[in-house]
Amino acid sequence: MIDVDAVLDAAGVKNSRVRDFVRQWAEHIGAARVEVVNASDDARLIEEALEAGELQPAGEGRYYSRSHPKDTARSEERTVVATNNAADKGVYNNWKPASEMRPLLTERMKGASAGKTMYVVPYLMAPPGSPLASYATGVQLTDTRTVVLHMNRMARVGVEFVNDLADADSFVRGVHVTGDLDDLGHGTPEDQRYFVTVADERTILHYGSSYGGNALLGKIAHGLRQGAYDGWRSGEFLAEQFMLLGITDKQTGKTWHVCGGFPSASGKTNLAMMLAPDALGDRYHVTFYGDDIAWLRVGEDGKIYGINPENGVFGVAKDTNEATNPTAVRSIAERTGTIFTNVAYNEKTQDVWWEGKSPEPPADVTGWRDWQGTLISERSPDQKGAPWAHPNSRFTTTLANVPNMAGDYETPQGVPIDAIIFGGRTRDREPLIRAITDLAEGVYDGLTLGAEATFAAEGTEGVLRYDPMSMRPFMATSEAAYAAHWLKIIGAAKEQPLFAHVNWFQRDPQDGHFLWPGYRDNLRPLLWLMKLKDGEVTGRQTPVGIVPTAEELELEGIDLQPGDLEKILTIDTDRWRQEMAHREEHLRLFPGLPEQIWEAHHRVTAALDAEA
Ligand code: GTP
Ligand code: SPV
Ligand code: MN
Repeated sequence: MIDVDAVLDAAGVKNSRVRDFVRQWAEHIGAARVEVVNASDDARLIEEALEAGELQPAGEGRYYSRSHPKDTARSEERTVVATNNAADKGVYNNWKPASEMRPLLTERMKGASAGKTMYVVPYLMAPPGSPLASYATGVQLTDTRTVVLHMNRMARVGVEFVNDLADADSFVRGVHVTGDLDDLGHGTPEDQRYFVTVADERTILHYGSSYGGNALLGKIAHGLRQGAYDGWRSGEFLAEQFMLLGITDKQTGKTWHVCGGFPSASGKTNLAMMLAPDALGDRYHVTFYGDDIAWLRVGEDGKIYGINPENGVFGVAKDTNEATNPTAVRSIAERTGTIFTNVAYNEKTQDVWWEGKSPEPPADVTGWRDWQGTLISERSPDQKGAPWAHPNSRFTTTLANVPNMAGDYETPQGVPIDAIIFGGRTRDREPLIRAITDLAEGVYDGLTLGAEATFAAEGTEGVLRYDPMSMRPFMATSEAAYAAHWLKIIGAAKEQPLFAHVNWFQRDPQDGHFLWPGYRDNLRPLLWLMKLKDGEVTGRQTPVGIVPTAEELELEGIDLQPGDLEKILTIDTDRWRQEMAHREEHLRLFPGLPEQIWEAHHRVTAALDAEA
């Protein structure tokens, strides 16, 4: 038997509820050792992981890891939100009764960490001192050292966060048990994996993965699912899969803040990290706040305020390079402590590579292994064309490494939000940007966000699917309750943010090229939106919102093919009318949706019909 109390005493854990939680689970999962983690333990844990071969060096102060080849993305089918109230059942939250899921997971985890160390990771998903701190505190138990190292980068970790709680019980209890990854029946009817948030018991039980959101419980299980549930239940805030950025006009000194949701692997990190295009760099500066999660609440002055609960970036590696995202390249440079997962690795040079890091893979393949560890030189003929890196390979780095981190990103109350944008990969129909001034129409637009599926979740890439507010995989309540909560929170603001829908991914139907260059040029439509908000431009009213005229966009220095701009500023009424029929079907899935949402749908439909 391990003396858990002695370990907790030595680590200075004073919260009696945390101590009970740790004691109970250490015994249940059969851990051989218990270790309490603080952020300051990182260097030692890195050394241990290198020693154990869990990490390999990737240049000075950077590390490489491979996940199990079957464990490379979130599994949406195996993810469940459980509560004790059947009214919480929605379409996308895979609701199950807590009374069924808690015993099932408890049974599955019994003795499942035998022989392993159980790490205790106390964390905070908010800037310290945030008014939402009581919703943001958690303790993750995990049997995997690399998961601890990721949590250390993605969250603020330390015993002080649980010792300082006013209510000792107000922390989220997270248990992560990896299980035998070789033998979990991935994708079969006997699949053993389960990723469960028991939302009304503030307990997260994840079994059967050590990758990304399946395993870093602070990130999306707490930061999104539990946060969305708590925000709704308390009526205090929204927790959304949103990026958050600032734009400063150096001429006037004015700063705007924009947040918004694009489905997984659709460009949040890239947008939030963007540098102004060279031609506009003298005038505008973009600052980074967050790339994956924002919590929004109404401040005392009646404005909407946003925080980034995270402390790091878990970014998609693919196509990250000096041209697309120079900020990311700096953030993952040597001596940043970055951990790469599932990219290609060269054991001789300790270099890493992924598709799009450079136009062609390294010409000299000596020492290079693909994400599964196969030497490129020894790949079988059927593997030859396969990517070197997994499409959902990622880098993990802390916010402090991001060169254009906003100076005030840790302001406890957050920053005032001027605009909320939605977008996704949509190859036709959706224009570059359309602004929406009405609250219900803005919420309706978020609820009907449709985009092509990506590799961030297991499944098919490229298929169009609806993803409300980009929260489909993270929805905690029924969609009707979610929509009503949005109308309530944003409706309570005296000064309402402007809504907009953006699309960087429209393609030429003939040759498939992107009609908009994207990346750093995405600042241009956002500048237009801010000017619209300030009354400096008027745009052109269409049935689906206000679209910029070509003259209103600052296009200095852009590289566009003739005719492309015109296409992405045009509303294809016929195509939109087809879409409205699909939207109607989609919204009908959600019984009890607020009447304002249906009214918005009917208003937009009627406006399109009138144009036809
Ligand atoms: P999650 O971390 O999964 O939530 O993803 P994300 O929304 O943060 O996506 P990310 O910014 O990592 O982008 C995903 C992929 O889209 C990357 O391969 C990017 O290179 C690509 N991408 C991002 N922005 C643009 C753009 O403006 N144009 C084009 N063509 N591709 C883009
Ligand atoms: C996403 O898939 O949207 C991510 C990565 O941000 S994960 O943390 O795995 O969910
Ligand atoms: Mn995400």
